[in-house]
Amino acid sequence: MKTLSVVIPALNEEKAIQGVIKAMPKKELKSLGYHTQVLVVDNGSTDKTSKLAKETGADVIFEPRKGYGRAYKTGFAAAAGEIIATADADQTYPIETIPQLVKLLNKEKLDFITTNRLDGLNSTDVMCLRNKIGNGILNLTCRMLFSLDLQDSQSGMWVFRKDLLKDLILKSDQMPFSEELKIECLYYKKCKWKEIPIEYKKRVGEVKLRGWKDGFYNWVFMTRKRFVR
Ligand SMILES: Nc1nc2c(ncn2[C@@H]2O[C@H](COP(=O)(O)OP(=O)(O)OP(=O)(O)O)[C@@H](O)[C@H]2O)c(=O)[nH]1
Ligand SMILES: [Mg+2]
Repeated sequence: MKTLSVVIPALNEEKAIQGVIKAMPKKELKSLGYHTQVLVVDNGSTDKTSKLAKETGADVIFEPRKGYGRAYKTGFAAAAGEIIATADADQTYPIETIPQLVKLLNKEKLDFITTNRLDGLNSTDVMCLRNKIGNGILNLTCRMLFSLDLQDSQSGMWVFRKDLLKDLILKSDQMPFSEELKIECLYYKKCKWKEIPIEYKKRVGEVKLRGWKDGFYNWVFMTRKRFVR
C-alpha cells in the first residue's frame, strides 16, 4: 500500500489539535490505496499539544528551531508518503476533503493542488476584515510579480507529490513559507497545478499570526523573492 503523509505545524494548539487528527479521513484514503501517516510538528508548545496529538494517534516531531516554515521543512523531510497533504492545527481547513483532492491529483496527473479559502467567505467571524484586505494586497502583488492566476496566495492547505520538493529553494522559516512554496512550485518549477475552492472555518484556539506585521513581512518577502531568489 502507498503512503500519504499529512503534515501539521502546531504551536500551542491544545484546544484544536485532537479535533484535526480525529477528522482525518483514514478509511476513505485506505479505500483509495493509501495508508495515512499523520505528522504533527511542534516547535516548543508550552501547553499539551504534543501529548494530546500523541494520544490521538499522530506521530509528533519536536523541532527546536522556531517558525511555521521551519516546522514544515522538518515535517516534509520526515514524511514517508509519496503524496503530502497539509493543514493548520486549528480546525480551519476541511481535512475531510483530502481524499477528493488526492483523487483529483491522480486523475488529472497534477503535481500540486493549493486551496482557495476566500471565495466562499462571508462571515467576518471566520476571517477578519484586516486579514481579508491583507490577503487581497498579497494576492495582487503575487499576480503582478509572478503572473500567477492564484486567488489565495496564503492558503495553508496543499496536496502535492513529495518528489516536487527536490531542488526547490525554500528560504523562509517563518510565515512567508506558504507563499514561497507556491511561487517555487508554480512559477519557478512550472509544475502542473490547480487551485481548488474550500470551505474555511472559524479558528479554534488563539491566533498565531501577528496581523499587519506578518502581512507586511510576507509582502516584503514576496517582492524580494522576485528579484533575488
Ligand atoms: N510548529 C509551528 N507551528 C506554528 C508556528 N506558528 C504558527 N504555527 C502553526 O501554523 C498554523 C498557522 O498559524 P495560524 O495562527 O493558524 O495562522 P493563520 O492560519 O495564518 O491565521 P488564522 O487564519 O487566524 O488561523 C497553526 O497550526 C499554528 O499552530 C511555529 O512557529 N511553529
Ligand atoms: Mg490557521
